[in-house]
Amino acid sequence: LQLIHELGQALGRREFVLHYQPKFEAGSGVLAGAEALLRWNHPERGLLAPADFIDLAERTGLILQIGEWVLDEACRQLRAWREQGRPPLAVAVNLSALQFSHPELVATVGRALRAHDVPPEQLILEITESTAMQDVEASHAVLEALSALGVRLSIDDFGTGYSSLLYLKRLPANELKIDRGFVSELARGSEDAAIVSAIVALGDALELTVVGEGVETRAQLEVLSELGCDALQGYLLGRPVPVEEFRFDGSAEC
Ligand code: G
Ligand code: G
Ligand code: MN
Ligand code: NA
Repeated sequence: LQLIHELGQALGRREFVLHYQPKFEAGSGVLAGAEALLRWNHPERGLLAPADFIDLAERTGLILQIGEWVLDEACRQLRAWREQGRPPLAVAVNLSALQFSHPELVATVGRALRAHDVPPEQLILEITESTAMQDVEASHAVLEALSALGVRLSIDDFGTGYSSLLYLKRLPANELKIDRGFVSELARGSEDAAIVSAIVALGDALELTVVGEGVETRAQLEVLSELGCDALQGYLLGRPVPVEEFRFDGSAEC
């Protein structure tokens, strides 16, 4: 209960912060983007990860205001990087189910882009496969509207949500992120490898970028590359870090 109260005050007290995790092109190791990940700098408990408060934020509806802050902050950062002369990078923001089903989402995204004069193609919105599949017709309309704004769309945690392929074909998405669950024990010739291959083939057929995430070992990286993933993300290549520590130079060893 105390935490609900504190969560309600956290925005006004500027206790939220975004960390950024790099994403790299497989093969070349060129930096391909960053994922913005929310952290709560709690005055007594220290830095809290979403696992500690996102459910609460979702249940209380506070996620709507928090999510609006996340979108605005990511766009503000994109502009700051541009003004520092950084090369244009795409930044991905995660959307929760409640945000995704909220009628104001498209307006909120448009407002954040305009407020910071951000080219829409530099913003990627990640929704999980299960969120996208909750109400297929409604999701389709929202994704079409977001796509019309010019932002890019990524289906997160892919492989866990029972997508109908017919539906997936109609979605205006740009990217599939293979769920970490298929990567954690990935080995050549394994069942997970067959699943990754199938997702890569699906991505190729639908012209979607396929991202392997949760890459923690050299072996996982090699198998994901061999199987044809387009991009890679994970602790091996770069952890989520505060913006001051985010590196634009140097490519990862992909
Ligand atoms: O950063 P971390 O690995 O702890 O994130 C855990 C979960 O929280 C992930 O599923 C991630 O997508 C989610 N998450 C991270 N940042 C945000 C955010 O800004 N908004 C929402 N809705 N979820 C987030
Ligand atoms: O659900 P989503 O894919 O948005 O989750 C992103 C979360 O995954 C972030 O909280 C991030 O901290 C975490 N993450 C990123 N890379 C790795 C990794 O290599 N291993 C593990 N276990 N978690 C990771
Ligand atoms: Mn994500
Ligand atoms: Na994911």
